[in-house]
Amino acid sequence: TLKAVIFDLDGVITDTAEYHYLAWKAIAEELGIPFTREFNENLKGVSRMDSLKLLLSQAETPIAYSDAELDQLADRKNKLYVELIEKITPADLLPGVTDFVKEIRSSGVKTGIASASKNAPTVIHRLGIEDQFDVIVDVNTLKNNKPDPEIFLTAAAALGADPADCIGVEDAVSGVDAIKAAGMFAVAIGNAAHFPHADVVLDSTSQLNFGVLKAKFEG
Ligand code: B16
Ligand code: MG
Repeated sequence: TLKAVIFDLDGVITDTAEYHYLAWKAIAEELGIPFTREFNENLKGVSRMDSLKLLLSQAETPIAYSDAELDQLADRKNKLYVELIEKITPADLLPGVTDFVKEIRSSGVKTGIASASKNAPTVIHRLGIEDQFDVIVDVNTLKNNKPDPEIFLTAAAALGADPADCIGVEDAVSGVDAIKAAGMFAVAIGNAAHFPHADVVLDSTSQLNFGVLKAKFEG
């Protein structure tokens, strides 16, 4: 039986995935590295440093950066991102999310956030939704990044739920892989062609319907 629904943040609760994209694009342009929306799909859900390394691997003539230079580039990207998220308000919640979370909670099912972002607490605060989630995993306490299941397993444990009794909701390929590796039911938001491993794929958050998903979960 369904005990918990665990959400990714960026690209699921709010469209910060677009802000990550814009910040990385600015860094790529500075470095003269080609950067497309298609390639950006690989960065979704991936940690800041791993994203930077993936981006640098796209250079036509790869350069060996020192650790200090890598840290500087990652910091610059984060500064751009932090500027963009300063403008977030509750109006930036994606369509359907508020009602979906309310429906979940009113049926006695728990809710959690499993975001790979160190900026997640700021974003959640600016959206004004802290009290709608029973747990928000602190990414700083984790050893492994998505697609490792650790973040989803940590959320489930904090909610006292068996992974098999959880639904995970993600917009990233690495995130869906993490949900499946955790042994959970995976709902992907986005283009179905990107998510062959998801149990359900929806074009957008406006299609999130608790009754429909619960029925599919129960099979
Ligand atoms: P930060 P999510 C992920 O958040 C983003 O999808 C990914 O693009 C980003 O690089 C990662 O967080 C780290 O974010 O640089 O803010 O620590 O989708 O797991 O909510
Ligand atoms: Mg995401």
